[in-house]
Amino acid sequence: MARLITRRNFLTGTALAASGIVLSGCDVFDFLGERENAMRQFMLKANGLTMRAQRALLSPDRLATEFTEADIRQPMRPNGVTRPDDIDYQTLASNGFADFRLEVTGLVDRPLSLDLEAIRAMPARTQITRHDCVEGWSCIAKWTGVPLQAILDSAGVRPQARYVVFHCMDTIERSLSGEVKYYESIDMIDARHPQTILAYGMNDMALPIENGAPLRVRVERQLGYKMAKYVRGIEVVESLAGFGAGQGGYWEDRGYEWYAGI
Ligand SMILES: Nc1nc2c(c(=O)[nH]1)N[C@H]1C(S)=C(S)[C@@H](COP(=O)(O)O)O[C@H]1N2
Ligand SMILES: [Mo]
Repeated sequence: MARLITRRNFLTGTALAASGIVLSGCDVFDFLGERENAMRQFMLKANGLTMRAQRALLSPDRLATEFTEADIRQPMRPNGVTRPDDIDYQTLASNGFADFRLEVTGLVDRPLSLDLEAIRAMPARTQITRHDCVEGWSCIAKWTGVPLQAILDSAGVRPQARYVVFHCMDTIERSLSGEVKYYESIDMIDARHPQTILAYGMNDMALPIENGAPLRVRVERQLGYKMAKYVRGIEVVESLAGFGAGQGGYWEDRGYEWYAGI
C-alpha cells in the first residue's frame, strides 16, 4: 500500500533525526502518535465519550494483552525524566533506596509507610506488556511488582474514595513561578484492576533509575504518561481539585486527556 509522505511527516522525521532520538528500537505504533492526525484529534475531542464508551463496552476487568519473553526485542526505552536531579532523590538512590518509604495517605483507615522490603514481601505479579507513549513509540517489557489493590486493601480504603493520586520525587519543571513535581491519578476501577501494579522489577532486574526506581506505576490499559515513575506517595482522594492545576496530572494540567485509554 502506498504511503503518503506529507510535508509534516517529512518535517517530523527531519526533526527527530536532528534531535538524535533513535526510534529504531521501539516501534512506531499507530495514529495516536501523530499529533495532527484527524482521527486522533477526533478521538481526543470525544475523549469523554470514549471513556464512557470504553467503560460501558468493556468489562472493568478487561486485561491488556500480555506477551511472551520472545516478544521482548529491545531494552525498555526511558522517556521523560530519566534521572531526577532532586537532592532528596539522589540521597535515597546513593543508599540503594534503603531509607525509601512509600507513604499511603488520604481516605484510608490505616495510613501506611512501607519500605521496599515490606513491599517486596507482599504477593507479586509479573506481566509482559506493551508500553505506548503518546509520542508514537511502543516497547514491550516485563514488569514485576505488587498489585496496587493489595496496598489499598491493607490500608483500608474509605467508601467516598474516587481516585488514587501518585506523588513523584522528580522535579520535571523549573521556572520563575516555581518548581513542579510530576504527579498522576487514576480512578478506583483502574486502581483495583489486576494488572495495575507498583513495579520494582523490570526484565528480571531491579527497576533501573531511568525507568522510575525504586517504584513506578503500571496501568496497562492507558498511555505511558499515566504510569508515574519515582513514586513516593499514594493519596486516596474524593476529588482531583487542589493538586497541580486540578486536571489530575502533570501532563493533564498542560492539555493532555486525563483518561488515556488504549
Ligand atoms: N515521574 C515521572 N513519571 C513519568 C514521566 C516523567 O517524566 N516523570 N514520564 C511519563 C511518560 S510520558 C512516559 S512515556 C513514561 C516513560 O517510562 P519509561 O521511562 O520507563 O519508558 O513514564 C511516564 N511517567
Ligand atoms: Mo510518554
